[in-house]
Amino acid sequence: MNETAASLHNPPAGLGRRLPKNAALRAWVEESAELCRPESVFWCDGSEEENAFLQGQALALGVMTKLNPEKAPGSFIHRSNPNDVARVEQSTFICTRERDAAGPTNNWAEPREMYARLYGMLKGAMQGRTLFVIPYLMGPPGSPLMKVGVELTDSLYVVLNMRIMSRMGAAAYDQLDGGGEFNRGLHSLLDVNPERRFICHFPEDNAIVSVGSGYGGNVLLGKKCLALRIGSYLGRRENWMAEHMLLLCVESPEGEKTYVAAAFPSACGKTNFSMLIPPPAFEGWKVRTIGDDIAWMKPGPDGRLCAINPEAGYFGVVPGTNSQSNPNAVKMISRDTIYTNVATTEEGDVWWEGKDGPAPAHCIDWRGQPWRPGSPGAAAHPNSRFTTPMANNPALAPEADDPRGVPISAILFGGRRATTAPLVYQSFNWSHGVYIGATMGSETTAAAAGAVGQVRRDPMAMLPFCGYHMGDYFSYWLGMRKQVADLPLIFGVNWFRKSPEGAFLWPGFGENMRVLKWIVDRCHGRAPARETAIGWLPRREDFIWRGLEQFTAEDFEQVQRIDPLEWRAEADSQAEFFAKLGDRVPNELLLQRELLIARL
Ligand code: SAT
Ligand code: MN
Repeated sequence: MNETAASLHNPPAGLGRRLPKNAALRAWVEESAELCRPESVFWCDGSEEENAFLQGQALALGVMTKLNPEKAPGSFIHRSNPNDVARVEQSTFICTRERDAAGPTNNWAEPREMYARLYGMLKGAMQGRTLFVIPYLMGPPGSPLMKVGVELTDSLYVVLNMRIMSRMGAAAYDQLDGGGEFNRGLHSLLDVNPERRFICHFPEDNAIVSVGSGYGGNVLLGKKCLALRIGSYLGRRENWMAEHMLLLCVESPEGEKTYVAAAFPSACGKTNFSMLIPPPAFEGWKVRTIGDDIAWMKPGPDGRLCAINPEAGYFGVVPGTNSQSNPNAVKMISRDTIYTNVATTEEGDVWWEGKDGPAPAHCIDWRGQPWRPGSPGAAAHPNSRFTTPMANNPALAPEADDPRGVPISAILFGGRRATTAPLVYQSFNWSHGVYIGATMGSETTAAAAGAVGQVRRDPMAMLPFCGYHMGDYFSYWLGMRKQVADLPLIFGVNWFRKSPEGAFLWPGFGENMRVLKWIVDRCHGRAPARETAIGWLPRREDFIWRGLEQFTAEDFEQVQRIDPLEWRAEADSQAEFFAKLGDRVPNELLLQRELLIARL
């Protein structure tokens, strides 16, 4: 069932032939077809009719399998090549004329050399295949933050996913027909060979070329490639920010709305946090999702930082999703969802580790092999994903479609840390907050290929996604102080602290509402805090504990504990990271580190 691209035969009349008026687009598609030599070119219009046709083709070609409509209506399973199950950071390149523009945290290649290499691989690569043209928008139509992209691909899986993840088709044609710039993304599966897998960004050309993969962020080019890597580069040029952040709205029983942005690395619970259900003690409080992964933000006319979610769907981690951890997601992915690399049951349903109910006696694992409880390895890949439209989310905020975006009151930076970092603290000011973001550490997860569980510095959760020099990125963040009159407050959070015995100290999930409530109250000047060496911390009595009385004063003390020795080690490891970035780290951040040491 791994995708080997094939050609579509005889699309019904009227499908695949919607030519745009945009001459630059037509010329580029022609050039690309000349290079890749597809058997046919299919122009996607995003219609229901087209989607039904392409789903049928995907079934016929074995790219996807239909799930049992009684168990998972409108849903499909795709199994990717087992060599291709996560983002590949070592094969991801930023190609700028100057090496220094990409900085030491990115792989760099000279653009002309990289184009030559990629075009060499792409030459004739789509023979016997269909080249799909996918015009799409990132962001609600009419938003000042909206961007236009076009992805050319030989993968049906990509087309069907892009249709969920972006505003694909007609709305994008409207923009393209009016002329104007668009991002050019060229993707081919080639032969899905890790040796010929490259995810390359050309920010100076607003272009992306991705080859050799058929998985997620490597190939849904609107997401990490355009919305973050190219986006961050364009943002600095055009005075906006592209960030790896969820966006949520907290609404009080009185109807007061507070908008929060939060950066966590991949697979650290952004999706769960963005749609959490408050515990019963918070009757009348609501959390609604604007986005679960990416925020584009811009200084607004009212002096606040204004944010949109550029995406239209969620590409979320499946394992561990259940009615305890994320009841909204359980409903959301119960229909019209594309599953990638989960297990399937005999009844044609999907299964994963941590799903509600008992494990099936036997199933087919993510590789397509028979699996039963006790079999070696997981049935669902730890980075298995759902692709689901945001409209499926019972907690969707209506603002998710508002072209004006929402004003941000708080920014949260959170890593996955077993030690050192407390559950929550607030920075002293913007500069200190940027320092908290810049020094974020987190244990690595299955979202990227490589070892899992090692602490690495992941500034603003953007280490794999910043399209230019990280030192310049920090300066850009600091500079926002001059652009935004009414700055968001900045907080550090950590849901993942463990006891010396290795048990999670904090229950997390819906209980994170207790933390969120304190943050919201801080934003409105309603909650006290005490000053410590690392920032402002809540006292136990500043939280609502009803329904979680078993979490004792000692537990709170343990989850909030600041160990000066651990923090000295932390500051040392930060210094190593800053040293790697060289002399482009702003002095202001180096000074923040020294102030921390002095306070400790
Ligand atoms: O595969 S993706 O890069 O889109 C998901 C993630 O790692 O956040
Ligand atoms: Mn992400």
